[in-house]
Amino acid sequence: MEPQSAEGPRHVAVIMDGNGRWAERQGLERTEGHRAGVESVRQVVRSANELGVGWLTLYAFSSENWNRPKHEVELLMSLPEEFFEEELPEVIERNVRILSIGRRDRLPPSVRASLENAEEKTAHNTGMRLVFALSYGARGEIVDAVKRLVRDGRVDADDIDEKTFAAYLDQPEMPDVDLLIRTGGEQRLSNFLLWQVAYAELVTLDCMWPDFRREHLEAAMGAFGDRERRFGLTGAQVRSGGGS
Ligand code: V0D
Repeated sequence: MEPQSAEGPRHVAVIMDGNGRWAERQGLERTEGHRAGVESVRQVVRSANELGVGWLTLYAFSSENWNRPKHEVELLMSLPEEFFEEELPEVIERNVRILSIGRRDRLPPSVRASLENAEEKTAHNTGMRLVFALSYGARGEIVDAVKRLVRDGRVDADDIDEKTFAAYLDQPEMPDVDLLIRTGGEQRLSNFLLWQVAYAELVTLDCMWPDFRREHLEAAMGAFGDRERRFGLTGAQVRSGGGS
């Protein structure tokens, strides 16, 4: 595995938007855009791994996407299985670990099974974490975290801080997002990772997801390295490496 560069983003998250519009523009069914989008997923996974990204989170299906036409939802739900049939051997070989966030209890049994199989087969991998957000909504994740925390029964309200709270989110080990990329031209968060993006750099691209390639990822990562991240500090504080 390539070493992670000092300034590169540790956690890159992507809202993969624009598949339907990409297809409609060429007179194709929206579902053809989703199929084409799977190739971009393959490419971004490979590229992110080679570029030394530690965590890659992909927003594939929101908790609101269930309202799409039935045939579109059915096609979308066939994609995880198709993806792993082709990609799991390479994912395993490249030491990538598959994880997921979202309401997996709402997924069809077949999707759940292929996801759980991939998680199991990669559970001991130590390289890039590849997280699929499926039937995911950030407010739902936060509400679920509160439920787990309360049910836990051991936590004194006065002891809850940001760190202890974050341990109840869907993936307790997930670091804050450094770089959030949205394709498809919209400039919205759409209920994706609200807690984790508090200090993220945002890069929105006019490029539709099926056209997204390594060059787009590299350009977005380059833009990340160039901008100074302040975490609420002044420029001088950032440069001196301190907060006070
Ligand atoms: C359509 C663009 C990979 C976004 C990419 C069920 C929308 C193609 C997966 C995938 C989708 C999900 C989980 C997993 C492995 C692969 C995927 C969906 C949609 C929604 F464990 N692409 N992809 N899942 N699209």
